[in-house]
Amino acid sequence: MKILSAKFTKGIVGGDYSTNDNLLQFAFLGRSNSGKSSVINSLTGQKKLVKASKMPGKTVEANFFKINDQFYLVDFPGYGFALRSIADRNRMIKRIFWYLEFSNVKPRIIFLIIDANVGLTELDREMLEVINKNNHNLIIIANKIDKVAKTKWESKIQEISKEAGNAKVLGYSAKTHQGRDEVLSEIEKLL
Ligand SMILES: Nc1nc2c(ncn2[C@@H]2O[C@H](COP(=O)(O)OP(=O)(O)OP(=O)(O)O)[C@@H](O)[C@H]2O)c(=O)[nH]1
Ligand SMILES: [Mg+2]
Repeated sequence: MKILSAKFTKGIVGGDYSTNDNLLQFAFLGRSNSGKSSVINSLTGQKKLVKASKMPGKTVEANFFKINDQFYLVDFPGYGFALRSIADRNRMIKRIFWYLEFSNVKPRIIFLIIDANVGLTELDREMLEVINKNNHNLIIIANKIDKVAKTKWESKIQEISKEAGNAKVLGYSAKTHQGRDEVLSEIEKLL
């Protein structure tokens, strides 16, 4: 699949995740700074579509990007950003849980973005639990794989998969675009 057009259509803070055109959605969730926005930029080939943060944890909206007038990529605010207040952090996590559990929108795939070097964090595990409980289609993107020695890619990915209950894990680098074709073909399969 080729991405021919990508445009920002809306940013919302909680509330209504549906869209007027009801196009399919693919959601990008993950810890703050794991690279969600960078992965979306890398997938679309547009460096500045989504602001990647020098100041992590700033985004509070879920941002919708319409692709090829065919589907949406939804960039969620990152969770677990340490410099936020605990109340703020909890609010963010609750909103994501709500989306996973009660929203009338069922995303085609939840892409859980993690830092390949860091692996799964406690909050990622909590997310996984809610994702699985609600029978979502899940793919873990082990981003920043460019920082892992090539000889360790396979074992790293296997280790993450095992820890996540044999979930599908794709190695990715938003920097080198490693893994882009695999992710795009996973999306294409479900269009
Ligand atoms: N080396 C490397 N750096 C990356 C990669 N992806 C993202 N980064 C860097 O990681 C930092 C965070 O990236 P973002 O895309 O802003 O992360 P985010 O998950 O959207 O962060 P929040 O919006 O705060 O939740 C930035 O400095 C990026 O340049 C990657 O694949 N490789
Ligand atoms: Mg971001």
